[in-house]
Amino acid sequence: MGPVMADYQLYCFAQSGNAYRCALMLNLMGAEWEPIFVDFFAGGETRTPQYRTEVNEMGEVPVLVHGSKKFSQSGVILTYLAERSGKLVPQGDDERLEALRWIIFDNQKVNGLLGPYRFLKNFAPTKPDPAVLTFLKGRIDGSLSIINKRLATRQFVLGARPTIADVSLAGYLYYPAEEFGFDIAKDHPAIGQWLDRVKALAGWKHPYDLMPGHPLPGR
Ligand SMILES: N[C@@H](CCC(=O)N[C@@H](CS)C(=O)NCC(=O)O)C(=O)O
Repeated sequence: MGPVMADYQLYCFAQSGNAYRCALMLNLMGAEWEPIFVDFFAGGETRTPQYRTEVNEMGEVPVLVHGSKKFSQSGVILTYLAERSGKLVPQGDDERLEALRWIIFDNQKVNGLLGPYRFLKNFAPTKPDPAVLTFLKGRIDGSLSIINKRLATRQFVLGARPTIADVSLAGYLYYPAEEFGFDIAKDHPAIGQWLDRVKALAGWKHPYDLMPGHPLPGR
């Protein structure tokens, strides 16, 4: 008999907050899963024809494999996992759409901007143009303020219960403040308190403890 495979495989790397959403969800579900390391930085693996042909035509991480099924887009992966496991699943049609609304906002305007900002500031091979960082930071501050306001009156994004909308929003928010050059939890206290609540869920782990590739060689 060959080696027993875990139920789920996740293409990921430690510095990816987009992948962290899915890794965290798998852990919160208590799933049997294993990471497949993607050499994003040194190897430029997501830009190779092989990756785009065999793994994801969009050239992105994360990708989830479950038996014969394969998905990209963390929002789709979170939805699939929640519906299969019944964990962190929005209840009813209204809540399902409400979760989707926040996941899209997060992908586009919260973590969708924090990811590139942190990449430019911390990992890019050349020094970033300060004007680009200033532009992104302004947009990020605006989006984080919207989230902070919402979380000031709720335990979790949709209300009293955690759902995949919280897992999505967690994306980049546990990475060290030094990697951004600003402290999200301090600057936005309701987000800080919510991060502590998510951290208290059974199965929570820090992205650097959950996915391979940290620290980057030479750092
Ligand atoms: N909306 C996507 C974003 C995925 C994404 O941008 N992943 C990054 C890694 S953190 C990536 O693979 N970028 C490659 C590229 O943009 O070329 C998701 O949530 O899955």
